[in-house]
Amino acid sequence: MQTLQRTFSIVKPDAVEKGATGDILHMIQEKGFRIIGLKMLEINKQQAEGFYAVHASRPFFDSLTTFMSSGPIVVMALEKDNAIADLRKLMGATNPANAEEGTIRKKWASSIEHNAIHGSDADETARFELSYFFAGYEFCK
Ligand code: 3AN
Repeated sequence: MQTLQRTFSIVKPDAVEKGATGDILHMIQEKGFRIIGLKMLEINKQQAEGFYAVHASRPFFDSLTTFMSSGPIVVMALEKDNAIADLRKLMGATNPANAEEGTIRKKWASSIEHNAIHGSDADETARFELSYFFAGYEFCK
């Protein structure tokens, strides 16, 4: 059964820097996602640490949060049947060396860290991540 779901996504600093934002939004919309929230902003190191708190004990935490606070990002709220899994599929593998043809990471990622896009991995994470960057009134119908 298909259920209408919301997910959260970030065009990461590497992809914004490359001018890939428009193409990534286009790829997402072509797959039937509805953009219900969208903004460009910069976050500081502390804000990045709060967002990635689940990864606090991982060896790449410092580097990841430094990278995510290194330049503008574009955050999105997306809606679609099966949005969480379908966005993960469209993103491709975390390591672009393993990403399939046709995925966003295959096209735009340059390393496991500079991997162009973030997408929520589960319902609970999607709820946390959406509320981290968006207030309820910011979602369009
Ligand atoms: P995904 O973004 O595919 O869900 P996660 O949740 O395993 O991947 O990792 C979160 C983020 O941490 C990744 N998007 C990537 O930028 C970074 N990351 C994951 N593994 C590594 C690693 N081994 N070295 C550097 N950065 C990593």
